[in-house]
Amino acid sequence: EKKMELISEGTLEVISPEELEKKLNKKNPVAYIGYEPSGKIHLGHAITVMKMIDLQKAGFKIKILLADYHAYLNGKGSLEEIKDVAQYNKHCFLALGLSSETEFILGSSFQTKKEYTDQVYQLAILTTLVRAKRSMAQISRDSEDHKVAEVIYPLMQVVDMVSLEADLALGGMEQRKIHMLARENLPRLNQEAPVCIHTPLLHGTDGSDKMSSSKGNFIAIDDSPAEIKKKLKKSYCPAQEVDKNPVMEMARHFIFRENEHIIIKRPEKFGGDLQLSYLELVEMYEKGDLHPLDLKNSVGEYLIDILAPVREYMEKNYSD
Ligand code: IYR
Repeated sequence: EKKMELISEGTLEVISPEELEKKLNKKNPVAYIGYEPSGKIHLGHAITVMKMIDLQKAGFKIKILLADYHAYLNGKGSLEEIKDVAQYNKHCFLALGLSSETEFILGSSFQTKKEYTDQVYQLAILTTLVRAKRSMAQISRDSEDHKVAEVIYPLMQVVDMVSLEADLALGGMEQRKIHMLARENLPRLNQEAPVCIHTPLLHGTDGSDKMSSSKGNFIAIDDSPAEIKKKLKKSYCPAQEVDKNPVMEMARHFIFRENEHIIIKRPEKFGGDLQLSYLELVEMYEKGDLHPLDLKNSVGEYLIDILAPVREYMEKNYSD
């Protein structure tokens, strides 16, 4: 009913809706997501965090895995460094509006326990190398010499679901192949696989496939207004093209999440201000009746407002 709608809104897939419905009738269902700790939390992360907030509103208990070992296996630095970054990330997620009931769990706090490693080894004899590697296609850092770490990573992510007693796992579309591996192999360990929900990926401000901290093509949730303006001005935003246009995606996911309409400010000589629904915006942009620069400026102003409380929270609660 209403909860189903709230949860699926803006997602690319729910696997499966029938299972989700059952989970909603369960007492204290758990939804979880894992993040490799990252120096900057950006709008791409925020898409999934906002969905976790929807799940929290729908009655799920929320667990956030600060996946320090996963980041370590993915070559992101020493475990000590990664743990520091994880603490910073925890503040970022709270700043984005997750309630204080959210449980934050450091991967390394349970991922060396006997029951955990037992299950990783069980999965290791069920999973082909080809499948494990393929599941990492959009997740591993680019590198020429692939490491064994790359195939341990997805097995651990699958066992996380069991260890954290997750009824639901959320992730961006790049997590899909690992989630499918879990849905196929957990039953073979006599474990129930969680419902999997996937959210769209944001394109980078450079137009590349994915906004990512390592590529420097992101807008961080705690960027200053000046930085946000500057990044939007430079952003890829092809005229008349809505697909693969990061600025249009920002409008869709952040502005229209909270508003029916967007107000576009334009100088009188270029047609004056506009008030548009998402469909009207798309139509006008595709026709070429709205200039990329006017779109960028307005989206920038909205983002500055939307992120203002996040910035304030970080200034107040996190100093380092
Ligand atoms: N693979 C994720 C990080 C991650 C997610 C989950 I869900 C885990 O159980 C463990 C790690 C990423 O790409 O950031």
